[in-house]
Amino acid sequence: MTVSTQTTVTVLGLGAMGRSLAAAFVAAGHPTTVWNRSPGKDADLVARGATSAATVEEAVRASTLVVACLFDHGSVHEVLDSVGEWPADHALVNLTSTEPAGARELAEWAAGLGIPYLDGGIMATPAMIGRPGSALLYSGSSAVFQTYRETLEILGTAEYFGSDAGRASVVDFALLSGMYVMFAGYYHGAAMVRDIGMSAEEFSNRAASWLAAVLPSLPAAGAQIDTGDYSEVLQPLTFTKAALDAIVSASRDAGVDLDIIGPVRDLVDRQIAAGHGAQSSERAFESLNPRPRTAA
Ligand code: FVH
Repeated sequence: MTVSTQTTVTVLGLGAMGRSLAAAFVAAGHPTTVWNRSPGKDADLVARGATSAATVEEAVRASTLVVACLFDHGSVHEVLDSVGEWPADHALVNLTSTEPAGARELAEWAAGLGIPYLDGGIMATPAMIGRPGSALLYSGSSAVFQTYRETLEILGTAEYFGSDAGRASVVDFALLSGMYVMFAGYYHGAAMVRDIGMSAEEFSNRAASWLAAVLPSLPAAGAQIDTGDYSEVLQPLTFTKAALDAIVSASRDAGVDLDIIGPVRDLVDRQIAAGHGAQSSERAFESLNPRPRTAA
């Protein structure tokens, strides 16, 4: 696979994210073709220099790098199953959020049709695309990643996670789970302080500083989890349990639902019940995934 500095790029799907991706390719000077199921979303891009394709087939033929940014796994099939003959050497990079199993299924489907396939996860909002802080995770064909890396870097930092097309999705969803649970923790705290008259906005500033102060401890936690050795104790499980018991009690008094904090305490309780109370609190991880470690 060879590529010029002016890689031709097609973007399938012009939702908020697809439009942002296409705009970044246009701004970087790449001949860019766009297609969307419903008409009208391409107007601004065409005004900036993109070409609008009337059909998916025309869009796929127009560029060696075809980027799909559709709604979900099902919509990727809905759009691409209709393409008769995939042009030789045109690569498909799927940036639609897809579960690991879905990414692997698409990779197999693409392999059956001879389509070079790379799956990607976008760790950015549309406004972040092409700016510092935007990161995209890829897995699947390393040839596609190497060939188009420079072009893909226009969107954000590009990182490759291996030939198994599902791996980027695993990392993507793992990071998102961290984000969603962290936000849920913030919602819980905001619900607790409401009764003392503190606004969620004021609390958010305090929460942001506090979380930033404790986040540097994550690598040490990761090292313990990786070895499964929790004997070096910064904070024992029994201490964390006392704190969580008090938080649960204060939450109950404040009339705050325990759906967020209750299961967190449960992770700790299970390890203490198994006789590990004196070990480090990171051992709570074992309640989630107690399987033996496998080599990376
Ligand atoms: N927006 C974000 O912040 C997140 C950031 C992380 C990654 N996600 C994923 O990116 C995919 C697209 O997201 P989006 O924000 O562009 O989503 P929408 O604005 O809802 O646009 C969806 C596009 O998909 C088209 N579409 C939906 N179903 C079909 C279908 N069956 N056949 C053909 N096209 C379909 C839709 O077309 P239309 O409704 O305008 O005709 C839009 O172009 C997504 O996986 C996020 O999880 C974004």
